Amino acid sequence: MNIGITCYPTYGGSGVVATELGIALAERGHCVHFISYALPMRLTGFTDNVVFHEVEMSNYPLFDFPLYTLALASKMVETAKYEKIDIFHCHYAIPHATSAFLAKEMLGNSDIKVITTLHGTDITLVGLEPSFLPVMKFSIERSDGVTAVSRFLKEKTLTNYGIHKDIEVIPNFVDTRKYYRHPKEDVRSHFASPDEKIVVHISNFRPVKRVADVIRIFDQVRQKVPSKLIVVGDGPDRSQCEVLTRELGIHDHVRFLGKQTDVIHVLSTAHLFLMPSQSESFGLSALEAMACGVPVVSSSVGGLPELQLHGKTGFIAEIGDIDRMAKYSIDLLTNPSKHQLFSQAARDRAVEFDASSIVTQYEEYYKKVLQR
Ligand code: GMT
Repeated sequence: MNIGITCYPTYGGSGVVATELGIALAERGHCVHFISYALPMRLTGFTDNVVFHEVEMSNYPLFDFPLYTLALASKMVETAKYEKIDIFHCHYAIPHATSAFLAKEMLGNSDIKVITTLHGTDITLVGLEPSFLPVMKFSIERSDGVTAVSRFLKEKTLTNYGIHKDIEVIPNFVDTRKYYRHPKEDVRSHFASPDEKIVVHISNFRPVKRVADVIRIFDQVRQKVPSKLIVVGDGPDRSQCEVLTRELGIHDHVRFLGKQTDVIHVLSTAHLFLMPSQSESFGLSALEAMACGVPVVSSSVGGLPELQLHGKTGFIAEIGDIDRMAKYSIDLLTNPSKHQLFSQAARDRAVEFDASSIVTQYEEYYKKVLQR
């Protein structure tokens, strides 16, 4: 198949899923064309069967706001014509599904199919804004196929938008051949002394991630367990979180690494992963941590309970219940045999979401939609 994939090229989970899916499909012999405004972050090096098409934006002074939706639609048309695209697969509905709809209309009576994968905030946050809601509903309804990364997100889409449409749940995935625990002593010793535990959080520091809760949980953990916190990523709440570590007097025990392209070595040193999010349709970074044998303490929101098994792969608490999350964390970090069991269970659970089977689910879905 010739597949055009559109995603945000930045550090979000939807871009990661889109890129890893594209690479895996290319390895299976499909021709994959990434169409976006910049090279996706995880698309590094040369990959056979993968081509990147950059959406060019003009800067006419009349346009106070960049017209990306239109420029993307034009690039989709161009790519479809020259590369004989069978499917446009859009990751994150806004505005990609709308551009794909426009492109398909412009292509006239072509057999091209549009598949939209819903990832989370496109449905639970941004899409609900009155200025986007009607166009979101329309673009989802007019997609030839729609997938959601969790049952939670499927239900939210159907109820929040009043959509009557088949939505296929295809969960996020991880390549467990790449993501497994292989700690490097120099990385570990760089962050912590041999007697210290390592707690990790990875996110885009948006308010929805509640990174301040991570800092406060760690503050309680640190009082009972010699430990260090490593925080990966960047975004709007980062500086106030750095300030918080100073106010709490724990800044020497917290390392903010900023954006990182490869998190496997950091995760391989971790004893615990924290995800106290306000909303999380799936929690891809928790899955990547679990693949590296790291138990997760998280909130009970969205699709997280579909991934993480309370009392087995980690623990789940109510949003904002910092005390409980700290208690669970201390319990795991001070009980080596329990930690060992949880670590193995986390890895086993992650293997259930291995790329090999989930990529096949996407391939099968493509075939089904192409027959419509
Ligand atoms: O978490 C984010 O804010 C980024 C966002 C994205 O679209 O890039 O992540 C969403 O998609 C991920 C991949 O499917 C999911 O694992 C995340 O749970 C989801 N984030 C939220 O729902 C907040």
